[in-house]
Amino acid sequence: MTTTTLITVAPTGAESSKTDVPALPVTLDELVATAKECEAVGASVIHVHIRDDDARPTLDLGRLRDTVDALRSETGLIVQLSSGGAVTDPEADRLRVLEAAPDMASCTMGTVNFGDDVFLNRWEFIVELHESMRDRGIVPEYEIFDLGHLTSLQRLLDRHGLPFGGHVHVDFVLGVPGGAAGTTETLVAFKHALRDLPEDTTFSATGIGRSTLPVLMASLSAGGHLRVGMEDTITYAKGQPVESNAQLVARAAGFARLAQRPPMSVAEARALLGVKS
Ligand code: KMH
Ligand code: ZN
Repeated sequence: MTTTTLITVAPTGAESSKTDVPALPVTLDELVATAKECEAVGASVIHVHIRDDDARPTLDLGRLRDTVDALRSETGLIVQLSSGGAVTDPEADRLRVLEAAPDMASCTMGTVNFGDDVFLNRWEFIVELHESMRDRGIVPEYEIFDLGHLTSLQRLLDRHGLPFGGHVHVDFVLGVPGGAAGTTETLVAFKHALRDLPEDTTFSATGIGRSTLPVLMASLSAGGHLRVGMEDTITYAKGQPVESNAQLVARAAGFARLAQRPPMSVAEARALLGVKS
């Protein structure tokens, strides 16, 4: 079992509004400040969604490039751009995200009901993302919202080969209304299904909303890594809104230390994931 824990922070997402969640980082300055705080308390990867001047989700390429540049110059974090965007984003815009040349990008392994919406991820689109990332030297994080997404990943790797860097890293996103439940049982079942993927495949997990703590503890005890952040959780405890992303990262780092798997350094994370230095 790995002796350290990779902590990814997902600070913003595309779903919460700044009006409802004033602590959400939506400007570049807010994002960079958040990133620095989270790095200081144990994060090594940042999963990024950006907003426009009205704090609405955007995939504007110029803004994405500025964001990657700013995070690279102000922090040591591995920069992972979301290629998932918002449920309303067209495929072409989601593919264009890769032109901002992040270290990593997300690649969701199938379509899933997403609350009242549908998060559409056609097979051909997944293949295009996977291949374009490899051509550009970008390491994918395969997002798994349901068990069949792991079967699709196995099919993807069989037919189209390993990603850039040769290492496979997946992220279980549990507790989305429409996807797999955010429970220990789901996590164990998903981990079991990794047996059909390359032997050194690593996984992180995040639980949406109130499933954040059960999923966090299950992942740690099963040898997995962690993703936390206000993309996934805006309530710290019952009746207590999250104050900052760093508060969530610090809590995750505390659990990781208690489990005797302290947060991984960024250098260790780069080596594990096969990200270019
Ligand atoms: N915002 C969701 C529709 C990803 O970043 O790749 C998609 C999502 C996954 O958050
Ligand atoms: Zn995301």
